[in-house]
Amino acid sequence: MSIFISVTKYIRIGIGDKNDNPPYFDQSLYEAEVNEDEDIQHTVITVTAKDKDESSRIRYEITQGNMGGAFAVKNETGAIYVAGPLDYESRKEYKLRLVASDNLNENHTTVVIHIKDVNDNPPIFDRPTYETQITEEDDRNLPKKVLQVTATDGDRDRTPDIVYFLTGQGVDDQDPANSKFAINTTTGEIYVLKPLDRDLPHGRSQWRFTVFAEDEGGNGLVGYADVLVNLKDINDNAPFFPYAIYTGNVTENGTAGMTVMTMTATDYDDPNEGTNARLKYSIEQNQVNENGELIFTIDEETGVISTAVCCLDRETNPEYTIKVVAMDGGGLKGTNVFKGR
Ligand SMILES: [Ca+2]
Ligand SMILES: [Ca+2]
Ligand SMILES: [Ca+2]
Ligand SMILES: [Ca+2]
Repeated sequence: MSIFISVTKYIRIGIGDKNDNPPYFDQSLYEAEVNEDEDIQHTVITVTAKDKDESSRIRYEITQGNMGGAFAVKNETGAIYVAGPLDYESRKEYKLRLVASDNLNENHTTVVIHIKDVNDNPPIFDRPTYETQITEEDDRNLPKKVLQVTATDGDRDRTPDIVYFLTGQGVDDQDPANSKFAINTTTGEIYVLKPLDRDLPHGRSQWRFTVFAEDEGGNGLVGYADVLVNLKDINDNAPFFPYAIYTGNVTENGTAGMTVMTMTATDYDDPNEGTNARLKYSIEQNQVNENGELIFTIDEETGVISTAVCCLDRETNPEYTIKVVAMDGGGLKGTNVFKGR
């Protein structure tokens, strides 16, 4: 009886000590999936090998297919986890070779990890800034298309379903009737809704706003671009003299060519647009002396008024009133009066 027991013990210990069985996997292929935006360290699948030798310590290693170090395995447990950035758009699948070894012997299996697409790319516009020019005060064919924006989505296997919208100058979300611009939410066509004034004192030469594109039908990610609409000037402002009346002193018995006053007019149109704000000065109603000569002259370019004759006599004429005209290149005029004493 005692002999039988000792034999049994001997056999059991002898098998345990001898590491003569390799580890093995139940399956030659394991499959798992993981979202492309999953966090680093997230465990995707745990694949364990078996070993008939009870005391064998199995260690796991990925030996092939791990492009860019996207995954890693916990050596002791076989837990495969995310170790680097994943991107469905660049690689949809990894085929890992997983090796289990017990120091002496090893075996391997294949672990295929499918990368699942998520909406991780916002729509991107063709360009960061769209710019166009329209003519100010144009009231024909409104609403009128001024430009079209286009955004594309990097999530190639998803239906982008992009929705466009605007914010910024000239776009009133609360009261669309007050808006000057609008966008077709599906085509990206931007329209001007009203005639726009370029000029001072209340106009604006450039309208700047932002266009957005949101994917997933307006419940996804958002991309944006700037939109600039420049207004081309038309000559719709006449020159004007900023002061109500101009007065100055005329020296008695002075020589001809003495400066009396400078009258400068303002034109709110664009000085760089043709001659819309290029002014020429003239005297519309002059005075004559006793010899029938015009008394005053004005420099066409500068508006400087000077005497054209000499020897004015205060006793003969104590006050002179002349009417000065400023005219822009389009023929619009402003007039004012100069009184000289
Ligand atoms: Ca997307
Ligand atoms: Ca994606
Ligand atoms: Ca003008
Ligand atoms: Ca103008």
